Amino acid sequence: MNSLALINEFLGQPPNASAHGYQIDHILEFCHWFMAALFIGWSTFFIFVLIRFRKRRQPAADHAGVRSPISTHLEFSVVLIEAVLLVGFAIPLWAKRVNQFPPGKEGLVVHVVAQQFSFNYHLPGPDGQFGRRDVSFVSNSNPVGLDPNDPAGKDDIVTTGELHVPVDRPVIAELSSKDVIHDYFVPAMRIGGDAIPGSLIPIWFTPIKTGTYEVICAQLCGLGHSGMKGTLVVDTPQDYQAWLKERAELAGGAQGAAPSPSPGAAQPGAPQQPQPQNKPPQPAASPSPSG
Ligand SMILES: [Cu+2]
Repeated sequence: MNSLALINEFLGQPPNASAHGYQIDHILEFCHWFMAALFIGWSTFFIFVLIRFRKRRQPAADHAGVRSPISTHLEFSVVLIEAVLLVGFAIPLWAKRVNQFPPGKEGLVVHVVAQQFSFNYHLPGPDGQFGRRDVSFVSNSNPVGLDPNDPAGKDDIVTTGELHVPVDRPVIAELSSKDVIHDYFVPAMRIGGDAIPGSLIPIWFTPIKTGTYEVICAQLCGLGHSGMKGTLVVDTPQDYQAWLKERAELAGGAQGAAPSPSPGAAQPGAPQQPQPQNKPPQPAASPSPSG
């Protein structure tokens, strides 16, 4: 693991905290060593050519050129190594990431709804069922557009900026966006995916270390892009249950007292409205739209 720690430091990457991350680190490490070897090899060749074919030694041009097959062999070797990297490592690794999702029961499914300039999270609550969402229900107090008339959505948990997940359990995040293309990127988990309006893009990872990790937007999405950050907290199973309970209580309080929002009353771009008195405090991590 020492060499992987070195490459992470060299590339400015945080230490890996996910089950598959070491594979990404290995391929990054191999690519960098390979590129370093190519750089040294071609630089040496360049300097050799400058000296070997200098004007003083070669006053007349030789029209037959190089007769040695070494450069051809070298070039074929480079092509071969690159093909092995791509076909043997990169494509299978990628295929495993996108084709072999953990079964739904085993994983924790969460909907990530991106907007300028924050990430909202929608969890199914104790009943395990996601409530219906529609853009017409989106308002300042209903950032993901949860349908207030859908019984499955009554116990749903919605948070902005901060998500908690339990350690050692696969997390399946289904990415979507309310406005422009964003990218949900968790560097410590070595995972990221575009959040595109009208699409539902699943990504998955298994956190293996408890802690607080940075979530960033990896697509230039507007003036507040650089401030579009959030946190992913990997909890012990006990801490995660406590967080779920706390969020469910807050959601229950809001659902019971909140008036039914009328569709179209507030659009995503509408100016900030005064918050209702019975609304629970939002996490401080929620970034302001001005970014
Ligand atoms: Cu963004």
